[in-house]
Amino acid sequence: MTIQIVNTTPFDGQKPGTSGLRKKVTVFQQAHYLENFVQSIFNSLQDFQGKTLVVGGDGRFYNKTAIQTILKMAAANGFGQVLVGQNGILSTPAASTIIRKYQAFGGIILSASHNPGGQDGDFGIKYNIGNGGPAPEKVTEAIYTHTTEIKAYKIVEAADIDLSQQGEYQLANMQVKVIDSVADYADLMQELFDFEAIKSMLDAGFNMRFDAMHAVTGPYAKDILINRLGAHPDTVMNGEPLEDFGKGHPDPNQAHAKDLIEELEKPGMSFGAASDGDGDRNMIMGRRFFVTPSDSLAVIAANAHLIPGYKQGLAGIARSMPTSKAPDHVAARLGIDCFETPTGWKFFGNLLDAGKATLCGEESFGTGSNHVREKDGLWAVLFWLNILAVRKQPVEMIMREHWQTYGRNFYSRHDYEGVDKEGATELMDHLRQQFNSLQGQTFGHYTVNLADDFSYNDPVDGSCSHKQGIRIGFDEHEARIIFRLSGTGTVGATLRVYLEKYEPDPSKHEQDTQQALADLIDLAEQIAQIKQFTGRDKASVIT
Ligand code: G16
Repeated sequence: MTIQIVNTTPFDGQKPGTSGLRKKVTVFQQAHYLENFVQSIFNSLQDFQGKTLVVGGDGRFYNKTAIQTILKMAAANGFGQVLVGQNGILSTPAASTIIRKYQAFGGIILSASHNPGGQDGDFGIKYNIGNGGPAPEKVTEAIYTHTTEIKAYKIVEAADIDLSQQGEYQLANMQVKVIDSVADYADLMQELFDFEAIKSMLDAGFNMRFDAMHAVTGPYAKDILINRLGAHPDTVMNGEPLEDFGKGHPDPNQAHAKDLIEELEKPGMSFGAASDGDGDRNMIMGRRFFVTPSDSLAVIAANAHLIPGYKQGLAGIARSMPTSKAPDHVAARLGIDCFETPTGWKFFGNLLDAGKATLCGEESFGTGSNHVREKDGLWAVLFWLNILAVRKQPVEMIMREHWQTYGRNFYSRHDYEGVDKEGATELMDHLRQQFNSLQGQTFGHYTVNLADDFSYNDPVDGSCSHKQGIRIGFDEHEARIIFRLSGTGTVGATLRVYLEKYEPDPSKHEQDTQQALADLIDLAEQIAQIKQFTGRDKASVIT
């Protein structure tokens, strides 16, 4: 097999966002587009010759094509071995598990997460480092620099590898191992959680549904929930991964997981959960009861001592800045640190590696721990099932008791999707211009005590990340409004407005979230002039 050196020229805009490079499939299908980015990843790495790379994706359209290209490029660039999931399938947390377990040099994960798939949908690619986590900013910046300078890429001329069968294949001097996509991950879950207790609960008639949304978690959920835990076969809904996710939007929230919400209306249902395109996000629901991701992290932290893998205690908790402060209240009682990082799972890696945090989470339906270096949808579901099996109470009761103990952080995110980029940038600049004048200003019941751009100084490696979201904080109710532009969208800009208010008084915990936050929602409009800058008078998605 010969190694080809193919001349190329840079493409604009191959800058990794919050989580890798995400673009329309049609953008990736341009000649040399994927190859340029993959070569730029390899060009940014050192000393990987002869070492192992993990490759897999969420099964969306273009996954298999991209994997064949990556295998041939990995061989041409000198990797010794690639571990690839059967049929090209690896959920993001499974890829992280495999990188760690087999001490691989790194991994390439193909996914656009919760973004729709199919020929007209989105595709994505990201590089994970040897700890199993997303590459930190210094690596993604180096990759980007290489994309702007690239002149050629290397690829072997060879037939495609049969990914449908587990086995070992040779590609030039590199070995390709097609591995079971599920087993290593499912084994790890079995080590962390009390499967016997969960099994007994399910045997006793506990009724639940898990919506895999025709995305990657179907095979994982079937193996873990049905084969290993003995749940009824109907438990896993939409369990077959499809290249276009059955034309659905694999984003586990109340707006998109409609099948699940309908199913939970059936008599006798106690628990519902869903996961996203690549299996790292999760949504937790009780009977007609939604648990916000921030509350979910707080409950997980408060109950971790009940779970085998965590009963030795927590080193600390980490949450992204826009995530509600519900976990902070738990950390304060436990006497442990709660770190506040920018949005993006990559910022948790150092804290986890340094043993400063055990649990981490984000408002964007992500929860995880030091068991891997990615957020982990099924892990969160199993954590909740284990808590329910021990506490023997409904989800809603657990949540209400939690609020009574710690107070309730009313929380909501309003997304304005696909707005004009220029208008969104002007809105953010307009907010920045007000930082000085906002300070100390009173709006109704609220007095501003903070108006700034969030910067993060990593306590482990000292790196600094600036402009990570605009924070407007108030004296009353620990209230906050945060404005950020999403780093994962592929069309125009997405403005995210995060709203939060703390309520310690249990007699006020019954309010509807949007009502509890109504004055802050009005204030967000008043301060940011959302309508004027985006032309929108209401959010496209509210979670
Ligand atoms: C990614 C990141 C998360 C982030 C989320 C939303 O998740 O890994 O850390 O919270 O995007 O980011 P943004 O607000 O910039 O759109 P995923 O599940 O899409 O990989």
